[in-house]
Order: sequence, then structure tokens, then C-alpha cells
Amino acid sequence: MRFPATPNFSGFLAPSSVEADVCNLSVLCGSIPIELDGSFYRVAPDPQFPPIADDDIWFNGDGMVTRFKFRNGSVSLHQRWARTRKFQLERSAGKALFGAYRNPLTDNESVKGEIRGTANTNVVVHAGKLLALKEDSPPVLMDPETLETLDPCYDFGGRMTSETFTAHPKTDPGTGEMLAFGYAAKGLCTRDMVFYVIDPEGEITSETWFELPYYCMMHDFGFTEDYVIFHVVPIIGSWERLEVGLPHFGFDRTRPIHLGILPRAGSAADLRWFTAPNCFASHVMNAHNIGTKINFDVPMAPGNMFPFFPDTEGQPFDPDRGAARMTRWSVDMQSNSTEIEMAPLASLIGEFPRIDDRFAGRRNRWGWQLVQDSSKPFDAPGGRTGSGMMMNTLGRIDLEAGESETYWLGSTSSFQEPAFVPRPGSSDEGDGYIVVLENRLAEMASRLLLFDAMKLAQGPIATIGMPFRIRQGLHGNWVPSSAIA
Ligand code: V55
Ligand code: FE
Repeated sequence: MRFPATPNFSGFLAPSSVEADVCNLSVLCGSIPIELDGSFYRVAPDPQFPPIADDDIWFNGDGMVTRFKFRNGSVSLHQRWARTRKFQLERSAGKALFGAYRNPLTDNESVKGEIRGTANTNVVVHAGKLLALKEDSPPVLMDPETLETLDPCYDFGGRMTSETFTAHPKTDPGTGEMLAFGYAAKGLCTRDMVFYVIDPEGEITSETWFELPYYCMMHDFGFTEDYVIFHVVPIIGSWERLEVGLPHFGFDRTRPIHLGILPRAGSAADLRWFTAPNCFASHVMNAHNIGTKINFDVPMAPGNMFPFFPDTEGQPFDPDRGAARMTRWSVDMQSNSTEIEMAPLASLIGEFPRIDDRFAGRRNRWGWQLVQDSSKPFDAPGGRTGSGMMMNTLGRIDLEAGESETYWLGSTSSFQEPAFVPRPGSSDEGDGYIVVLENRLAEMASRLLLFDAMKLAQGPIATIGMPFRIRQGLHGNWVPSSAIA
């Protein structure tokens, strides 16, 4: 096989293809708290075969799931590809059959009508089930212990009729419910959305269908104790774009953004839309409501963050306009106004926000995120950063004091998305650890770092080595052993 000699397939983004089980990773520095009993699951796009076209975007690779299992002060690593329908059909053929990102018109005739999901964006556990997720398709059900694929198109026992399921479902720590949605739910590029509530036993207990103001990438959402929040941002798509071979999505500077607020106790008739001028936000840190007033906290940029989803009018990508800062969007369901108020929360530039998930949907004080600190030297080979963004710093923000703390990794490393690990037995917000992968760009190697979540600046309390490079990934989550027993 020969992968293209392009940035999407070389350097730290060279395909990994490693499926492995490694017991007792070497602890290079510090030590692993003996009380940690659980697993950090994460997923990366990792193409099984070279693309049909000359190149492909990172977002289109096959989902490779990694489990770092912590027990008795040691860590083991287990890594398997999710066996999606795409993966199985291509493995049988010995080559790529599916074409460009979310463009079925570029597929081999033999796979017409097949589910195209790659399961490459997030891995979550709910009701003891491991779900590998891609927002264009149903969950892939995997065994949380062995990482064996059990069902490539899991539909919750037939209860999920949407064609798609978000890669960012969320668990309400108060009710134990998983909240999720699907967009393009009745077909590619449709404005149909569905919101699902999934009970602690994993059964879909309610579905709410509605239409978006316009079709776009609905990547994440927010919830509070009383509301669900959907942000409609101008990464748009259409069949016309697919027919002429444009990337599925493009950034449209002419459209406003919208915020849809659905009362959790209500129905689609109670959904209310607010609006604001053109801007961009992708991931949601957290949200909460005080009565009918809703605060929704997002890394927000004035313009496009994704160079591979180019401007619809051909304007060149501008990294300054793609720089995101944590911002609070506020609306009041009792107000007659449809405006969204926006206020800055922190000055750090970056993305991949996380919280202590025991405070999801509640007012939180602490947030963790990756930070691009351009005041620091950066000398990775060829300027390659892993994700395309120079995430050289880990940050913690204090929403009450408006302060922040950071840890810089050095000039030849970048971070992947962190996850918060609660200290067993604790309940105070922020009492725990941050687990995060380090890309060692000069060595083409990876390390897993563990920080005291409240003391980032002191550096890692444990540094864990591994015998091969872990490809740049997207999202992951800490899952205590009790949740998969
Ligand atoms: C994202 C990632 C995806 C995708 C859509 O914003 C959005 C992240 C890895 O795939 O298909
Ligand atoms: Fe995401």
C-alpha cells in the first residue's frame, strides 16, 4: 500500500494501523495514584487504506479506539479499529471503496446505499455499552472490555429511527440520562433534527423532531437542568456542493447564527430560536440555567476554524479569525428579544474544552482546555502539529475569578484533548486529575500524562511511555471500572 505523500498522511499524521495489547506501560516519571480504577477511552481517525482520490482529510479516517486501563498503579493499552460497515466492506475488497468525506457520489458503485460512518470522533460508555461515534451515522457498539465490535449500526433495539447520532452525547449527572441528537436525521443534507433522551438502562424514552433554520454541521450541543441548547453555525453543506465535488462543508460568512432552546419538559412546539451575527463555535464547554436565563459557554471565533472546510466565497483561510476564546452566550426564555448576549470569559486562545462532568448542566467554576500559546517557540519538524492547530499548552480557567493557569509542553510537543478524572471518593468540583496524550513530534512518539487537575503549572504527576506512536485523535472520556462491570 502507498498512502499519499501529503500532510494528511505524513509526519505525525502518518497512518498508524496498530492494533495491540500492551500490559504495564513504562512509567517514566512520577507515579500513578493507586486509587485510580478505570479506563481512558479515546478515538482517532486512522485510515485503513489509501483514499480513492489523491488526498483525503483527517476527519475521514477509520476510527481507531484506544483504551488506557488504570488499575493498582499500572496502565495497560489496548487498541482496535471499530469494525464499521465501511471498514468491513473495504477489508473484504482489500482497498478503499468509500470516497470523499460525506460525499456518497464519490463512492465505488458496489457500496451504494451502505452506511458510510467511520466511528472516528468520540467514544462514550452508557448503560455499560461502549459506543464509537461519528455524527453522520448510527453508533458502533463495542465491548468495553475487549474492544470487539458487537454491532456496526446500533439502533437502540430499533428505537432509533434517525439516520444519524451525534458524536457528542452528554450524561446528566442528576438523572443519569444520556441526552443526544441526530442531524441530517432523515437523509444527507436535510434540515431534520431529532433530540433523544436515553434512560440510565440505555432505552430511548423520548424523541423530539424539528427542523433547523438551515442545514449545517451540528457538531455539539449543550444542556442544563431545564433546557437543551442547539447552536446553528455557518459551516453549511448541500447536495449542489457534493455534485460539483466541493468539500461537504464550507464556511458561509453571509449567514447569522442561531441558538435553539428546547425546554426538557416541553415539546417541539416550545422550541424557541434566538439569533446573532455571523461567527463560529464548535465545541461546548458547559451550560446552565438560572430560572429562564440560560448561559451557554463555548470557545468562539469570529471566523472559520477549519481550513479544510473552506470559505464558500473563496476567501483564503485566516488563522486569526479562526482563533477561539471562551465566551458566554446568554438568552432569556422570558424575554421578547431574540438576541443572544455574548461576553468573554477568558483570554486564552484554544479549543477542546472539558469540565468535571459531575457538574455538566450545572454552573461550573473550572474549565480545562487546550491552548495555542504563540508567544512560545515552536520547532516541530516541518511545522507539523498533529491536529493542524498548535496546541502546545494545557489550560485551566476559573470562571469565578476570571483567571487561568497553564502548562507549556515545550517546543517540539503538542497535546491531544484532555479528560477530567474525578478522584475516587471526592465530590468537590475539580478534585481529581487530568489525563492527556502528548504528541512528541520530533520523536514521532507518544506519552500519556497525568496532572493534578488543580495544579497544572506544577507539571505532570505521572509520565507514561508507550512503544508506538498514537495517531492524533479527537475525543475521549474517563470511565470508572464500576461503569462497565
Ligand atoms: C468534527 C469532527 C469530525 C466530523 C465533524 O469538529 C466535526 C469536529 C472527526 O470527524 O465529521
Ligand atoms: Fe468534537
